[in-house]
Parts: sequence; structure tokens; C-alpha cells
Amino acid sequence: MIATATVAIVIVCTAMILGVQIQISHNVLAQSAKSNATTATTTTAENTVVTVTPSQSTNKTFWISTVHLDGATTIHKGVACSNCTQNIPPHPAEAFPNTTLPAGSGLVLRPPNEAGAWDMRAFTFAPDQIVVNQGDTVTLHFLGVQGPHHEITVDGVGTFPLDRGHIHTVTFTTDKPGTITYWCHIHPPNMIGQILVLPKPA
Ligand SMILES: [Cu+2]
Repeated sequence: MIATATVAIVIVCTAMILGVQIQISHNVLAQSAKSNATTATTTTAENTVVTVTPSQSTNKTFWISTVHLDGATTIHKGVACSNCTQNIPPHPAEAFPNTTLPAGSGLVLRPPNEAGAWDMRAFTFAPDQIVVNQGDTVTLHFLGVQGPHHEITVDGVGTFPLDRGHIHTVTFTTDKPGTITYWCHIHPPNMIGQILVLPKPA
């Protein structure tokens, strides 16, 4: 009799605890759903949402520019300019890093000149990452914008020179998923890009 009563009490207590937990879970879910709904409503109120039907074309064209990113600074603290319309704040001094960079002329660190100015240059492609599908016919227009001369290889396609102001175009078809790399022989290690080929859509 006592054993039966104990089992009954345990069952009732367990049910109560579970009930509370389920209730708490429902509350949390309700709050998160409400939160999402609020966000969605706000977004809708502030923006015009349109439905876009993506192109089904398997012909993909990209323009790839040669680029160098430059960061210039000085070892001296800048001087505040009180009468400049731009209200330029004084630039903090930056010590020259004396970093040993990887081999190749794609990364250039120029030490301070007579005025204390030094800079960092990094060559790259814009864009340096492209996504296509298996079976796509891909056209790449390489455009020489920065840097007077480049020697570029597109893996499996070919190697060609590219001077500033010139365009070199390659077209190929992707037969398998995977990665196709394009890079410049003059500006390693960072003037490199990848074409990610995704499996053919079902
Ligand atoms: Cu280059």
C-alpha cells in the first residue's frame, strides 16, 4: 500500500515538473517566435520586399580587376588641423613593424622615408572568389587596372600576360565540382583567387 502510494506520488511529481518544463519551453518558443515576427514586421515596414526569380542561365561572366591595396602611415604623430573643413583628427604615430614578409613581390613593406612615412602594399584580384555550377560555361574578363604588368595563370585553361589598360578574356566549361585557381606569377603569394564549382543543381 505504502509502495503504491510512493509510486503514485513520484509519478504525479514527475508530471508536474515535466509540465512546468514544457510550459517554460512553450513560453521560450513563443517569445522567440514573437521576436522573429516583430523583426520581420519591422523589416517589412522599412523596406520594400520583392521576390526575385534567379536567372537559370548556365553562362556566367565575371570581370576580374588587378588591384593593389595600400596602407600608408607615418612614425610621427599627426598635427591637429583646427581650420580644416574636414576637421581631421591628429593621426597617431605607428612604429614601423619590421615584419619579415613571405617571398614574392605581392606583399611590399616600404620602410620610413625622410619624412617618416611608410606603407604596406598587397596585390590581389577583385574578385578573388567566384562561385559557379558544374556544367556552366564561364567567361572571365581579366582587366589590368593596378600594377603595370602581370603574368596570370588560370588552372587548366592557360597562362597569359596582362598589362595595365588591357583586357584578356578566357572562356571554359566546368565538367566537375571542385576548385579552379587563378594566380599571378609576379605577385605571389597573395595575388591568387579561386573559382568554386558547385555540383550541378538537381
Ligand atoms: Cu600580378
